[in-house]
Order: sequence, then C-alpha cells, then structure tokens
Amino acid sequence: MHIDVVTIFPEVFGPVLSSSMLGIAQDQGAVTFAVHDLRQWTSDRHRTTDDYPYGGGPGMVMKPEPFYRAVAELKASDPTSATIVLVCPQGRRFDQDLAEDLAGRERLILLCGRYEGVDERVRDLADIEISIGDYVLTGGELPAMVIIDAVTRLQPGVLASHEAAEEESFSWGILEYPQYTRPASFQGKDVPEVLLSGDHARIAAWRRVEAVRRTAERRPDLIPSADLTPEERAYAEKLITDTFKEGDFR
Ligand code: 6SD
Repeated sequence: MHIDVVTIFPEVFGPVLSSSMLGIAQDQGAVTFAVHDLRQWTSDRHRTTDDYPYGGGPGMVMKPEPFYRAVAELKASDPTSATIVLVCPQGRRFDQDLAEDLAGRERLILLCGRYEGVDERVRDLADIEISIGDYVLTGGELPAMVIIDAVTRLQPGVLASHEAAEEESFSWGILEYPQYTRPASFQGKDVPEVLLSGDHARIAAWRRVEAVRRTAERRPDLIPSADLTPEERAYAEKLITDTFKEGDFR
C-alpha cells in the first residue's frame, strides 16, 4: 500500500517512519510513504496556510486552497484510487476494525490540520474523518502517525508469523493476557506455575481465562461485542457484576 501525508510539519514524520517496524515494512516493500509539505501548494510569498476565522473568535483556521491543490495533484500523480482521510477531533473514533478496513486500501492520503481547525470546505475532500480519541491535540500529525503504525503492521508480511495479527487477543475484541519472561522469580513475585509447565493446552486455557478476566475488570465496555464462548461470556458477566457493584465506580 502507499500512504501520502500532507502536513505543515513534514520533518516530524522522518524518525517515526524510518524506525523499527515502519522502516522494515518499507524495506520489505509492504508499504511506501510520501510526506508532503502543504506549503508547496500555497501561492503567496509568505506561503500562508492559515487565516482569521470569518465571524471572529480566537485562533486561526487553515485555508482550503492548499489542501484542494494537494489532493488534486496527488490524485493526478497516480491512477490508483486513493482514500482521503482527514484527521480531526470530530471524526469517527479510530479502532482496530477501522485500522483493518484502511489496511485493505491500495492508497491513503492523510490530511493533517493545525491551529484551531481547517476550513469547513476541506471536509468535502475527505472520504472519511478520523479521530484517535476524545482528547484535544494541537494538530493531526500525531494521530496520522498512530494511524500509519496501526495500518502498516497489518500489511501482509510485516509481522513475524509468531506474532500474526489473528493471534493477538485484541483481534478477538479483548485485552492481552499477562506476559512474563525470565527470571521465574523476581523480588518475591513468581511467574504463574502453569506457564512453566510446558503443557500447551493448559497454558492456552489459562491465557484465555486471564484475558477475559482482565477485559471484564478493566474494559467491561468491550465484553458485549467480544468474540467469547457462552461459558466465557457468563464468567465475564459475573466478574462485571462482582466488580461493579452499585455505587462502586472502580
Ligand atoms: C487542527 C487538529 C487535528 C487538531 C485531534 C485529533 C484528535 N483525536 N484529537 N485532536 C486534532 C486533529 C486536533 O488540527
């Protein structure tokens, strides 16, 4: 897949895109990145990308024209149909389902805003608006990097087979089971005996129960849509009633 990024801070993407997994993914040819400076599509001497808001109010708004020129030129440069993503706080909440959907596209063009926001007409360029969560950031660059990371690791061949995406507990819609490495005993805290047993069936069963327990206790909101057996669901629901008794907001 190919990912274009349009931003007024292209330099912040370099270290992230060249590091570990993202760098390997590029070397493998699983993904290609192109980061573009929005200012190349400005037309004035000062290369202005923002302006005062009509109607007054604080802050600046990003002008529409550079984004429109950027999208037109990037689309024209490659006949591959592109999905245009606008990163903004008003967008659809990013999650693993959306990452999997985007990972299957041939080409993404990520538009990053700054300042108070983008001119409303920039939204019309986007096939989808995405937010990475309900907190306010100063720009779309960090969310764009989050989206790139989540989507790139899902490209075929990027993950080693032992860490195949389907094996991860989040792809069952639940949290990861507890993990341990050596030493077997550390500051009086012991690795659960089952993990040292070599009994792979017992280990798999233990992990599954622990993942369900952890999810019920920490993220009960995930349980209704989680991929659970009837027994696991009953167990999770019992834990939720026990953990979140009336008036108890742990
Ligand atoms: C104006 C932006 C772009 C400002 C953002 C996205 C999320 N989830 N929180 N904040 C954001 C994106 C903020 O440019």
